[in-house]
Amino acid sequence: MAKNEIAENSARGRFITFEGGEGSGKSTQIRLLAERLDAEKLRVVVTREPGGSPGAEIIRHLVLSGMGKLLGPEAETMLFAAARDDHVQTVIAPALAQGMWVLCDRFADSTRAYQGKVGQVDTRLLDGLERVTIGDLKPDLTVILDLPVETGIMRAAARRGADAPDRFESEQVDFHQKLCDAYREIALNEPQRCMLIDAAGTPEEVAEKVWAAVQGRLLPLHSNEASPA
Ligand code: T5A
Repeated sequence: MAKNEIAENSARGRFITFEGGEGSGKSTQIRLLAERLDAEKLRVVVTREPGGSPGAEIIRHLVLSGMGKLLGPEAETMLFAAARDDHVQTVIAPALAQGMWVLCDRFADSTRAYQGKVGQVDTRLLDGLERVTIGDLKPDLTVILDLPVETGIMRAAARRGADAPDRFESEQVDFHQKLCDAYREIALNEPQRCMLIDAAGTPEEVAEKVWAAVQGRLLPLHSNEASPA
């Protein structure tokens, strides 16, 4: 089934993306949400970007090593898009077509925020790449985890331990603040799709807010579909 057909198919699964700055707790919250959806007997696929498919994982290695940066902002953006194209075609679209719930750690908003708002890559290039890579297959819900920049950097550094920071973790505080502002703007511009969530509490406190968003926006719809006639 083509991507746009899957997007319009009401029996398809649900597509939830998680966005936010470095160390904002996306992986942690995806794990907790997956457990709750699992308890609801829903079939869940957890995936991430860049990466998530064998082809895209190769590109992940390239961009996070800093190689992509050497090629310039536009080429680096196209690398993220190439990874997304493979990921959507081979993992996300097939899972949604089979009725699964796809939880994705970062997606197109990361390109909008990192490469677009912060990296100043032309919006027309981003629009064109999105048309090709995702078409109408937009997330049903995007959870944007909002955290003071310093807290995010501290959390990411604590988790990394003695390992070297990656290409984006090594950027300055100003970069991360711009990123945070970019995500707030995305949430403001697309309130139907996006939910900005304060990520400063404990993992469990944040998970309650995420669960409220999922229940409020997606689960009633699912329950209606699943209930017997
Ligand atoms: N990128 C990606 C682009 O530039 N363009 C794109 O189009 C795409 C898709 C990917 C990088 O690529 C860039 C953005 C990124 O820089 P990555 O390695 O996948 O990099 O890392 P990130 O997505 O940035 O995610 P992180 O791994 O840094 O952090 P998470 O997943 O947000 O946070 P998490 O859950 O791992 O938590 C971090 C630490 O904090 C603790 C956790 O236990 C962990 O130790 N923690 C908490 N501590 C206290 N309270 C809480 N509520 C906590 N929640 C988690």
